[in-house]
Amino acid sequence: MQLLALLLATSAFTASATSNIDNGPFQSDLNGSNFTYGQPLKLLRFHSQGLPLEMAFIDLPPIADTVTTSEPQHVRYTRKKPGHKPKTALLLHGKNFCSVTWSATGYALQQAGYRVIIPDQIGFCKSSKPGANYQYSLHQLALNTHSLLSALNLTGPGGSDVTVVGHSLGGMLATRFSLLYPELVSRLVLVNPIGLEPYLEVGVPYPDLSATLRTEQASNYQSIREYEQSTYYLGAWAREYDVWAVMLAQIYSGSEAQKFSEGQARVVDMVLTQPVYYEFPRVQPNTLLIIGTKDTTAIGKQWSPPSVQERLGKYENLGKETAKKIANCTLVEFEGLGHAPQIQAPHRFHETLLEWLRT
Ligand SMILES: *[C@@H]1O[C@H](CO)[C@@H](O)[C@H](O)[C@H]1NC(C)=O
Ligand SMILES: *[C@@H]1O[C@H](CO)[C@@H](O)[C@H](O)[C@H]1NC(C)=O
Ligand SMILES: *[C@@H]1O[C@H](CO)[C@@H](O)[C@H](O)[C@H]1NC(C)=O
Ligand SMILES: CC(=O)N[C@H]1CO[C@H](CO)[C@@H](O)[C@@H]1O
Repeated sequence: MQLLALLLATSAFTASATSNIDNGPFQSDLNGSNFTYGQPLKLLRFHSQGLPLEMAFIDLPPIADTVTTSEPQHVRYTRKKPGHKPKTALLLHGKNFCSVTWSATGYALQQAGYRVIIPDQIGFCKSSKPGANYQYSLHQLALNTHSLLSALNLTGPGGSDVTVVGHSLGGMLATRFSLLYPELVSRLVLVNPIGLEPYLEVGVPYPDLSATLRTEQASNYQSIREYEQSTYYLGAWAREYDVWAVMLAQIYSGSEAQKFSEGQARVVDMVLTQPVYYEFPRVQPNTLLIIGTKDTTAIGKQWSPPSVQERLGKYENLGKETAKKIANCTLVEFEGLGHAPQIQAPHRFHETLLEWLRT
């Protein structure tokens, strides 16, 4: 009886470690997203808020640490050096992106000896879309991500040395994840994160959920492209930007369209009402802050009065201000790049990232 109580208590905080990873294969249209991922996809099946959910993720083995046998599907891990924890990179996507957007970075980190885990968050991309039935919070998304690492046996004493890399909303989530699980995160990399300013306090009018829901429901390829072209990419457009806009537009019109929009509206509410802004001084890991200084992203800018708009999204200042607040932060500013340096200038981005990780 006591053992059962203990088991229940333990499993209340993490996903259980047995047989909840589904290695697929899966159909290409998964939970409302039909984008073809180049990498094999896995699913974590778990319960959260009383709901059975699936969290899709990409899992890349470290290339430097593996030996491929004559049968290419069998990958053998080399023996760990004693006292040397394997390195894991956890890559967190932004609101308008998916795990697969991190593919090139995942490949670069794989070559550098990292096992790379790239989840689609609940409500996004190829993961479950619980819609209005779910309480979205940065803490909940961080807990779900921790449950994934736990199910992969990457947490705990014998676990892994985890580097968390987050872009845009994923940067805000990476910050929250580091605050919640400081013992797990050895390094933190933030790439044009949102949440570097307290949007409501700066003057963004708080919107009713029905207003954000209408905006989400009206999203399509044209609106996504116009927004990203002007806000992310300095007015330019290229094939490398288009692929992610097409991927996202398909989810807004896909088989889970309504539930996707319900979730995304709540995600906007989450970003506005759950700032990490005040907690940067508590961030413990060594941090690399990569900022494309021409980025102008700010949540709620579109519906703010002009006097507020002109104060928001000034990444040429936000990087410097944030770097001063984090105890151990290296700031790298990319002059002339916008919201997604890893997409705009992948070579430069990966060079910077890998060089910092080597030191
Ligand atoms: C995904 O769906 C869209 C629209 O329904 C379609 O045009 C596109 O070809 C599909 N893509 C894939 C990879 O199946
Ligand atoms: C995690 O460890 C447990 C206990 O050793 C094992 O049963 C399980 O298969 C492992 N899970 C994964 C995904 O490696
Ligand atoms: C900052 O990082 C350096 C290098 O890892 C380390 O030596 C130093 O103790 C850290 N400082 C703080 C305040 O954490
Ligand atoms: C709610 C829902 O339809 N979830 C599905 C997500 O995709 C997985 C894998 O195909 C299914 O098992 C779930 O039922």
